[in-house]
Order: sequence, then C-alpha cells, then structure tokens
Amino acid sequence: MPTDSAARLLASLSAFPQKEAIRFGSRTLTFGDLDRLSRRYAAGLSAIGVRRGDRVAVYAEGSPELVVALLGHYRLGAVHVPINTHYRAEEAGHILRDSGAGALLFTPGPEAEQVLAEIGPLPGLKELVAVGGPSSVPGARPFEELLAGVAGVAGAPLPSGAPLLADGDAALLIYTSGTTGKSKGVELSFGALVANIEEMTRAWGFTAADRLALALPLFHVHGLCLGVHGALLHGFTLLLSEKFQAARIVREFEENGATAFMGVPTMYVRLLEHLDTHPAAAEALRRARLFTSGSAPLPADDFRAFEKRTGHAILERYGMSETLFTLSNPYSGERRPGTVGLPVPGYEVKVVDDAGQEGTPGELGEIVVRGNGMMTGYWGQPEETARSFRDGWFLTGDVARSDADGYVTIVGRKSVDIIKSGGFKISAREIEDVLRRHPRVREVAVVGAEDRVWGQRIVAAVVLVPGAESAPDAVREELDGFARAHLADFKRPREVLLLPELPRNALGKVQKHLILKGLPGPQTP
Ligand code: MCA
Ligand code: AMP
Repeated sequence: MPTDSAARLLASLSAFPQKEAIRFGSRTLTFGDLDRLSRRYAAGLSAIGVRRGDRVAVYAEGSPELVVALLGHYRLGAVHVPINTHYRAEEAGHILRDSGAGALLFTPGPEAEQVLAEIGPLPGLKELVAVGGPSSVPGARPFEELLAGVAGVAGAPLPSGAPLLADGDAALLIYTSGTTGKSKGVELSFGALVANIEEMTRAWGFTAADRLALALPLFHVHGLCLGVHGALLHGFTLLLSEKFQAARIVREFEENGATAFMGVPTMYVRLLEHLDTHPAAAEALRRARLFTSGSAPLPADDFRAFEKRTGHAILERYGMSETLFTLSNPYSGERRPGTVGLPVPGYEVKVVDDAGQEGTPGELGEIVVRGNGMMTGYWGQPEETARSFRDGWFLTGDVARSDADGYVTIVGRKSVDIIKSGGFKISAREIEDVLRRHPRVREVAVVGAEDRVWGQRIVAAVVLVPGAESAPDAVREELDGFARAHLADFKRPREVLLLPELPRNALGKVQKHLILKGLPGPQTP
C-alpha cells in the first residue's frame, strides 16, 4: 500500500490538474503537466535501468524540468541527489562517488562539461542526461528522450498511481559541509520531509491560493524542501527564477500576483538596495502576504529597514539540512528581530551546556533538537551519524540563548571552521586542504570574517614556503587562480593575508580568533 507521505507529495498532481504549478519566464506548467511528464520521465528512467533505491544526481540549473525529475525519481523510488551547480570537479566528483549515483542530470554548457571531463568516467555512473539543451558530452541522452520513450530499449510500463514507498525510504540525499573537509550526504526520508515541511508551511499559513516567488537554488533544503515540496504539499504556484535578481522578484509581485517570498539574508540586502534606487517598488511588496528568511542570521537592522519600506516584518526561521526546519518566529504573534523564534510543531529544542544540561533563560549553550524531520543519517557514515547525537538529541553546533518566553537567539557556532556565506555552508578545512597543495604554501588558516552583504566572507591567512616568496600581488593572484580551479567560486578567499607565521597557542593550535581580530569589521565588497 502506498504510504501517506509519498502519496501526499504527489497528491496535488491529480487534485489540481488545470492549475498553474510553475511559471518560469514565459513558460507555464500545470499540476496535470507535472503529473504526465513525471510519469513519462519515470518510465524513461526505468527503461534505461534505473531502479528503486538507485541514486540519481542532479547538477543542473533551476528549471521546471528539475521538478519533473524530482517527481519522476519519487515515482520510481530513486533517490534525488542535488549537487550545487557552483561546484567544480573535486567537489562534484566526491558527491558522485560517495553517493554511488547511477545516473546524472546536468545542464549542458562549457563549465559543466569541463567539470564532467575533469571528473572522467566513474564505474557506477552509467547514464548522463542533458537537461535544458543539446550536449556534446559523448553518450549523454537528451532529457526529452526520456520523456518520449527511450529508443531501442524495451518499453517499461508507466509507473501508475502512488509509489510503493514507505515513510522510512530515502527521498533525498543532500550534501552539506562539515568541520572535516569533504561534504557529507544527509539522507532524508519521505516521512521526515513531509512531516516537517507540512508543519512549517502550514504554520506560515500557506494554502493553494499562494504564489511563491522562488529564486533560491533547488540544490539545498531551503529552496527545494520549503519551496518545491511546500508547493506540492499545498498545491500552490511557484514563480520560479533560475537566478536571484531583486528586480525580477519585484516584478513577480507587480505583474504575476506573487503572495510570498523566501530568501536568505543576502537577498534581503539586495532587495533593500533595489528599493533605494526604485522606491516605487515598495508598493508591490507591501501587497504581499509573507516574507521569510533563513539559512543565516538576518541582521536586526535589515529586518527594521525592510519593515519600514514595505510594512512587512520578515519572518525569520532556523534550520539545517540534517534536521530540516526547527525554530521559527510565529506567523501570528510577535516576529522578534534578531531571533529565530520558537520550536516548530513536531520538534523539541533545548539550549544546553557541554554535559547536555539546560541552563537558565539567557544562558549561552548549544542548540540541540529532536523531532519528526530528522535525517535518517549521514550516508554511509554510521559513526559520524552516532557522533552527531547525544541521548537522541541532534547536536547542531549552533550557539544560542533562549529567552524566558522561549524565543531563541543564535549568537554563533561552536566551530570557527564552519562558515556561512550568502546562505551557503562552507568548510574552512576544505579550503585549507586545497590551498595547502599549492607549492608556495607552507601553512594556511581560513576564517569567516563579518561581512555586510554575505554575512561572512572568506579570508585566508597564508605562510609561504621559505624561498617561495614573490611580490604579494602576484602570490595573491596565483592563489586566487588555484582556488578558482579547484573550488566553487563562492569558496574562493576574497582576501589573502600573507603572514610570517600563524598565531598559535602553547600547544601549537592555530588561534583563528586572533586572525579575525586583526581584520576590519563588516565590509561591503
Ligand atoms: C555568489 N557569490 C558568492 C555567493 N554566491 N560569494 C560568497 N557567498 C555566496 N553565497 C559570488 C560568486 O562567487 C561571484 O563572485 C559573484 O558572487 C556573482 O556570482 P552569482 O552566482 O551571480 O551570485 P548571485 O546569483 O548574486 O548569488 C548570490 C545569492 C546566492 C543569490 C545570495 O549565493 C544564493 O542563491 N544563496 C542561497 C544559498 C541557499 O539556498 N542556502 C540554503 C542552504 P566572483 O564574481 O568574484 O566570481 S540550506 C540551509 O542553510 C538551512 C537548512 C536553512 O536553514 O535554510
Ligand atoms: P546547512 O547545513 O546549509 O543546512 O546550514 C545550516 C546552518 O545554517 C545552521 O547550522 C545555522 O548555522 C545556519 N542557519 C540557518 N538558519 C539560520 C538563521 N535563521 N540564523 C542563523 N543561522 C542560521
């Protein structure tokens, strides 16, 4: 029997066949179109040998086809594995290898094709599917071929009805950075996804009448889970953009009847800048029902500036790939600037000391959570999974205080090695591991410095190999080129400090806070 969770995700497809599901520029797809296309795509995938439980990786720009693919994967019971499209060969190759993906969807173009060429053949990766245009990659099938029925392969029956998937089956495998270099796969089940996204979006008053302006990437849980899964669960319309542009978001409200927007704080900085130069745009935003923010701290000043311009108190919430969405300011009730609010229904949240004991209100501690949106575990890493829990509570690594009335304020992270820039989570260790391979580099320490637009910006403190020094600008340029070649663009250090030595304590441990201390405060790039 189909279970509630998987069936709930597909229910709108048949419930609202004529209704606009996605508007993407001049294109529109109804829920009926999503139903028909995702069945065909699932049949096409099945015909080329993809089976239930297989991982299908998606390294592609946001488009309606990605929603068709997601639904097709769910119909087949294949696990959807998104890959950040900024990733270069080492980062994307790691995910393909670690997940054991049997098929990969990619957006054709020189950058992605170069990345695929650098990764080279992988034994498990049998099928490449080009989505969004023709590709010169040998053996790559066009996405349309899967929709049309695959030539030369015995036709597989169209998957019909809801899939035979249990709540505990893996739906998504999403890679996230940790403190230890390479990213880890977070396995999310249908049960966890549906339980948490339904609770969160219901608490925010979403219904089928909404039209969500969505410019978040579809390779992280913010855009993919809250945005796409929220739309599927409630039957609301997505006004989808491939890329965030403030003017485009305003147009979604002015011309396309948007009712809501979800963004990271950097997007609100950009919206505020846009309102500075286009004050009339505030009128269209004023008519909206809801603006939410998450993935990084929203500065209280930006909250207030946005409220002053548009009349909207941005609803800030908190989450993690591992736990989905666990704290949120209320929809009705006080949205308190600088805080992430109260536990989301289905979750318990505590702020605890190192022994796991809750303190008194106002005391700093680590946020620990337990509830129904929790990951199944880190893919293939049972020990790492076990280490991330204590007595059944997930250890978030985020440091916060809880007020007497339960509102939680995040003040930082336990590890300085986790950086959040523009909503992307970045491992300082991963950047250090790459830069250390440069022949001029003897030692390197990467830190996240406060930044007005990005929240944090990446700074690398570098000690050069004796005798390998050169003009500072030339060294910086070389390191920049090296970082560009090996890392996603957003992980590239924006500043390189050339130091005679790294600050260390008596035990030889690098004192990253001293590197940060030497830097100026929040900067606009
Ligand atoms: C782009 N750039 C960045 C970032 N993004 N630099 C630092 N941090 C970034 N996040 C740089 C590029 O390297 C490039 O630099 C220049 O900006 C222009 O690149 P472009 O791609 O055109 O930038 P953009 O389109 O303006 O991107 C900014 C953005 C984007 C829209 C804010 O970063 C974004 O979509 N962020 C959302 C991330 C997200 O969804 N996180 C949710 C994770 P150069 O020109 O020098 O090469 S899930 C999560 O956190 C939890 C669960 C939660 O609670 O939600
Ligand atoms: P990710 O691994 O990309 O899912 O990022 C999760 C992390 O983002 C959390 O552990 C927090 O550090 C951060 N985060 C998410 N939402 C907020 C928020 N509203 N305020 C502060 N930090 C946040």
